[in-house]
This record gives sequence, C-alpha cells and structure tokens, in this order.
Amino acid sequence: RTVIAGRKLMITAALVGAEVSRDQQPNLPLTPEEIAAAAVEASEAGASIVHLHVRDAEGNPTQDPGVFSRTIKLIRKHYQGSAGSAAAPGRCPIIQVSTGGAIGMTAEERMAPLGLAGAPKPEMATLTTGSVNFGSDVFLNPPELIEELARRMRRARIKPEIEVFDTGMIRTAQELIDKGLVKPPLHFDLVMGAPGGVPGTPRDLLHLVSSLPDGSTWSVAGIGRAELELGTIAIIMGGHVRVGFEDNIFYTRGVLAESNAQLVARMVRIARELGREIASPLEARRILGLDGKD
Ligand code: KMH
Ligand code: ZN
Repeated sequence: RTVIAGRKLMITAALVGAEVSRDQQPNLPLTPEEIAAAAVEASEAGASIVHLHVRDAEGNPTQDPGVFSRTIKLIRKHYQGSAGSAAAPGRCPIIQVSTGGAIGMTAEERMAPLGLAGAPKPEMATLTTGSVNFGSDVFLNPPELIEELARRMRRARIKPEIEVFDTGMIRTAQELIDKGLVKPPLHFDLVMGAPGGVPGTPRDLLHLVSSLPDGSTWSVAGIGRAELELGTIAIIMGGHVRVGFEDNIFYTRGVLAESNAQLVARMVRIARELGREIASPLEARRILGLDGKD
C-alpha cells in the first residue's frame, strides 16, 4: 500500500478571505449572493469544505453575523431541493466560518460567527493557535482569546480547524488537547508561505506534518505560488488541500485565475492523475468525524 491508497482527498475552497480586493482579483466574490454562488461552483468542481469570510456592502471585511447568516442560508438553500426534486442537504459542502476575520478586529467580532441567530450553525470554524506577523501587521491571537474561542466552539459543537502559521502553534494545539478544550483527533490547516509565517517549502511541510499530534488530519494552504506546489505534495503525502482566492489569485505566473472553482478543478485533475479520489461532502464529514458517529 502506498500512503494514498484508498484515502480520499478533501479540498477546501477559501473563497474570499479578508486581504484580497477586487482591484487585485476582478472575479473576487463579495456579496452574500456572489459568495454563495462561488461556494456552489467550487463544490461542484470538487470542494467538500468552504472556508468563509464575508464582506460588507462596501466590500470591506466584516464579521457581521447577519451577513454570515445570509450567506450560509443561501448556500444551504441550494441543496435543499425545490418542489418535485429530491432534497440532498448532505451534498452541501461543509461550511467553515473564519474566526480570524481581518487584522485588527476585536475579540467579539472574531467570535460573532460562532453564535448565529436564525441560521443553522456552521459545522466548522477556524482556530489559530498563536500570533504571527503578516507583513508589517500582526495577526494577534493571545492565549485567552484562543482558549475562549475553543471553549465557545466546544459548547456550540463546532469542530475547530486549527490554523497553523508556524511550528509553535502545533504545540499550543497539543496543550489545548491536554487541557480538554479541544477534542482529538484534530484537523489542522498548515498555512505556509505567508509573509511572517513558516516558509512554503517542502522541507517545512515535512517538518510540520511530522510534528502533528498522532491521529490528526491535515490540509495545506500554500500562499501564492506555494499553493500549487505544496498542494501537490500534500496529495502525495495523504494530506488534504486548500485553494482559493484567499490564498492565491493567480492560475499561473502573471495570469489571474478565472474563479475559485478553476483552482479547485486543477487540484482535482492532479489528484486523479496521482491516483487519489475526491471526497464528497458526505465522505469529508466521515473523515472529520462530523457524521455523528464518533
Ligand atoms: N485574515 C487573517 C487575519 C482565519 O480565517 O481564521 C486570518 C485568517 C485566518 O484568514
Ligand atoms: Zn481565512
């Protein structure tokens, strides 16, 4: 057996993020309707998880629970089926809300998408287990905030995805397990190649993966050009992959991607060539223990 035999690949689409603008990527989805359409399109291309940020009416990052609710409802509505057609809510991609938001947001803003009124709760949310420089800014994650976010996710039965920007964040995740604040097996997203974070090299990827708690699942989110290279290595290693405009706006050097779905579709083709099948949303729920049978 090779490492990837029989292991289905989960692809996460990070559709919009907080840092990219329409000036940089004209096809960036911004409104709830555009983000929901991008989620459906990415899912049809092979994404089983969508990582959600939302924007306000001016296109600026917001954690407004109303905007999150509206976006999530629009995505779910697509899979509920209309009169006469079979409803297939299990085909809806796993919805993962961002608690990272944008640099400089308050703790309350960061927590807002965990307690959405009137919308079915998200199944997953991000949890960054340490602070990191982002270029000349600081993405601040002090211990009290990390633990409060973990507590709220545990209470709301929302599975965290541990966002790792550097090695020490894996150790902090292990400490959260030891304190009973998060329940293993954990799912990690290794964000690599961000300015100020761990470099996007194969060597660093091997080191991070070998440092994960036993039994963890993981994906890699390579920033910029690292997206394609590290994603391909992750497929071969038996890990999972994140792509999308939040991490990378280009298809190839100097050529903008047409859509999030285009970036997903490329990973699907690479995976198939390498002998790895794509996980459906239902299969991804099983891999992540979200199917209620843990
Ligand atoms: N936009 C970054 C400050 C997350 O989604 O949780 C944080 C981020 C991570 O994107
Ligand atoms: Zn994000």
